[in-house]
Amino acid sequence: MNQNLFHLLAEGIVDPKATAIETPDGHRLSYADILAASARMAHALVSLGVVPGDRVAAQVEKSVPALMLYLASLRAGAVFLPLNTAYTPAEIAYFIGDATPRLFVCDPAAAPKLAPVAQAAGARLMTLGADGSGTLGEAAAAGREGDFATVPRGADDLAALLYTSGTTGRSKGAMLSHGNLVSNTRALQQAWRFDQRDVLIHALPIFHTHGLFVASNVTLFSGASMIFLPKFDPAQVLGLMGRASVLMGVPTFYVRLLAEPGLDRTSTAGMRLFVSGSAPLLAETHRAWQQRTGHAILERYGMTETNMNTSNPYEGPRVAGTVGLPLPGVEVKVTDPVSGETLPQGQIGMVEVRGPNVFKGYWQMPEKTAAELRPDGFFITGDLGCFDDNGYLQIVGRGKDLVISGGLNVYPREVETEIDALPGVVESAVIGLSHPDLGEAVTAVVVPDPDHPATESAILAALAPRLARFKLPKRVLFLDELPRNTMGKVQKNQLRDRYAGLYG
Ligand code: MLC
Ligand code: AMP
Repeated sequence: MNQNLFHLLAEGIVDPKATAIETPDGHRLSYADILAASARMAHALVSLGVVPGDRVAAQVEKSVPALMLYLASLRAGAVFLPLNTAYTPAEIAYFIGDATPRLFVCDPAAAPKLAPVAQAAGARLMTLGADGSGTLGEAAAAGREGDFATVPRGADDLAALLYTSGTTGRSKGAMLSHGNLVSNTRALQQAWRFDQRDVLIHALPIFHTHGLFVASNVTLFSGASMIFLPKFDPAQVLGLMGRASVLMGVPTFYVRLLAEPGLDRTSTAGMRLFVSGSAPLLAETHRAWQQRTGHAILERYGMTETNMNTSNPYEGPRVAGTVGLPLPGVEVKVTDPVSGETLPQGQIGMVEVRGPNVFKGYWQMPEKTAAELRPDGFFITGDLGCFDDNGYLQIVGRGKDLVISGGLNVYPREVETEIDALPGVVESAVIGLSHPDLGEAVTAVVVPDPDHPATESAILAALAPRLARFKLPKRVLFLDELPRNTMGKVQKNQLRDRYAGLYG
């Protein structure tokens, strides 16, 4: 049987005339329109030489054509590789050099600076604008009409490659199969009671798991519709709540919505579900939201490698500060980080996950795959957690040296490497500090060269062309030396304590 995600999605369409996507400018696409538009795009991909198993990489603005490119890649049996629009050409060069896609699709305006990057990776450069313009948009519009026979795929065949940064060294491409994505979509549909009456406010980017898979796949598999916004704007999202039923967001969405005076029981009365994930939701935000709106935010926990693992219940208590219970079909255990033995309930340890949601390994990195994915199928998440008396999982910290800023991951090592290479810097330590809006803010602590000390503005200016903006430190602080333990390891805890109140 064809296990291609798109095939299963198409097979489940009950009402082809029903709205699947609407945009703020009043544009509306039915499910039949999606079948036709993705077919045209899939024909264009095939005419450009894409064959099953080829990677199709895209750094494009969030738009309906961009979503069609994702669906068309699935239909053509290709492996979709979405890239954050904030990545610089230097960052893109690594991803497409590693993934060697057949096509690299970028925004028409970015083509001049990305053409050499595509050429170096041996990828054909195509362009796609948010309005469907560009060489790929034109090829789709001018090419074959009519249906496209979605390429048969098995459950283990790859559907997508999503890069996650590594604690040390290079970013790793997480290989996600059709079976991974379909099983998780179905688990979430069931857990969150999605059906064709739902209207999702889609304000997340579509280059990560949350916006691309959780939000888009769940909506389309349910025959529901989504209001597809180019980015998150709290006033606009609040204004749409009157005709929507679900919002999915990172904690920063909820913090910013709470700052809107119009957020109250009346403005949220038509909504049935608010989902939060990708970073810890403060219990304080959960409580403030419930007080203002009467709704308990449903917090869930996932990651790129595993899709979604646990969720607070739809019916039953949604407990602030917890990420709920394992999703149907997903096994979660808490283990001793050293021995790997399962720990008794209540003890803090490493969260490990197994199930049809867990990825196939890291692209061309068998050693890294073997280090994180056990032979029995459990994935070592790098998150520290424990189960409470009711079986709810709490994430209490991260074993991995990771900062999550506004729901986006930043690996300190990557930023430190760039800073350490700058003139006037002896060494640096990058930490995450508590931030009222972003959850955590990337912060650099730098030991300056006493003879020619670097300044904060010079460091930030030098980093800007090298790193995506969300990775840039919000502040650069200076110290004569970094605190170290007897082994010589930098004591980041001490730095975090010392600067704890920096952002209020
Ligand atoms: C933007 N900026 C950020 C930032 N986003 N800085 C730090 N952290 C971020 N997340 C920068 C901008 O480049 C700009 O820099 C400045 O901050 C102000 O921008 P802004 O207008 O406040 O940003 P905005 O566009 O509003 O974006 C904030 C945001 C966005 C929180 C809405 O980052 C967002 O949509 N985040 C969601 C990320 C996401 O989808 N994560 C899911 C990963 S999947 P300057 O210098 O130009 O002023 C995953 C698995 C799972 O984790 O479980 O879901
Ligand atoms: P990513 O690598 O971008 O997929 O990020 C996944 C990481 O985000 C996880 O390993 C967790 O550390 C974190 N995360 C996701 N959801 C939650 C949550 N609800 N609470 C705490 N951390 C979360």
